[in-house]
Amino acid sequence: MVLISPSRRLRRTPFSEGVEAAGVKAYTVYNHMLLPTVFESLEADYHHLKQYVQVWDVSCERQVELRGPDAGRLMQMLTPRDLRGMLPGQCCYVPIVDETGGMLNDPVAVKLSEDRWWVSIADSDLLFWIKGVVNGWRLDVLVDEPDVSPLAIQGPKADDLLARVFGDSVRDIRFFRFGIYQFQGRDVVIARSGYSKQGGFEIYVEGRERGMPLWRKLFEAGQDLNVRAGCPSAIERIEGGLLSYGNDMTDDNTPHECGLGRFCNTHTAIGCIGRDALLRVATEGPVQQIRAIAISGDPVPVCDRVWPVYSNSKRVGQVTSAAWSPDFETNVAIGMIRMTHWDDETKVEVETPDGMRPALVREKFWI
Ligand code: THG
Repeated sequence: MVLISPSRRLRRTPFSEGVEAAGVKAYTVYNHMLLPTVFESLEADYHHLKQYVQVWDVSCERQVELRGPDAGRLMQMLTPRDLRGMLPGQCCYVPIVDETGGMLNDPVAVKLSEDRWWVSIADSDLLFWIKGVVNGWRLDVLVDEPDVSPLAIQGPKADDLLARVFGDSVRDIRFFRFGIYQFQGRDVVIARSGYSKQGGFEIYVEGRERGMPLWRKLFEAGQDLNVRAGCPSAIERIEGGLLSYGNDMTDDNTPHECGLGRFCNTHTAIGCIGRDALLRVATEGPVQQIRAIAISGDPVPVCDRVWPVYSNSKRVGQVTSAAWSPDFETNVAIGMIRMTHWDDETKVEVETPDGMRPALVREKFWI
């Protein structure tokens, strides 16, 4: 890979100045925005995340705001997850599907009030789909992308760091709940969530001018906690089975294939788009599904295309994400595996750019 050419289309974030001062070494592009991928090294960043606390510029998790009397009805049209019991102050991981049951995105829905929601999106232009639905159904909702940028605080010391900046009550925020806190005299939403299994928070920073002041405050407060700039870990998220839209799944996959059937209540999610298609796949069951895969041998190269998976020279699936795990001393991977080979401990072969490797399908991820 060579350098990324900056341009207006490739949006910077409210924290880019801090990210660059912290020595970011590589970026990817996500929702047309910069997302850091490496600071010290993939492995050093990973070890640090598991021991201390990191501040992640995940501004690229853009919000689609739904505002108006039909906001709740619209949200339920967008997802097969039954949201009737969801209260303001709660977050929900929600598969979003099209009329064929194909995955369009896997965002976190944040219910601010009955008529105001944020949809914290993965990497696809969900705003356009939502605007289409609103206009097609003539719903009374305003849909736009507000100036809101999530900053994630992740790692075992995340509670200690945030308690210093926002007070001890942040310790009481429950998983996938949020509270309203104050920064520079204005409200900020702080949720216990984030794209790692190490625990932590996401601060939804409203107004880009408040980005760098908050960034600086967190680093001042956390000096002795060994706080560092970080980013979603390509290794840790595979160990934890956190899926990446566009990599591990696309609109060719149903939520059931993605192992997201537990977030679908297709029978009771009346009015959701794709309901008929999903009712069919829910009864029949998927014929392929996401699995953890342990690939033997030396560290594999970066996985930037699908790696075919074989058994007795017959194709039985594909690997879509892979990385060497220092803690588990094997290559950890995520793939889509046909039902004939998806049982725990099934032996398969993965065609990596470095050649064929023996591998084991696993029913559980590592963390
Ligand atoms: N946080 C926020 N927005 C996001 C992400 C995030 N948008 C993009 C991307 N990440 C969306 N994808 C995911 C994938 C997994 C999770 C959240 C968003 C996640 N999953 C947990 C799990 O699978 O263990 C918990 C799910 C649950 O139990 O509800 O957290 O990270 N704001």
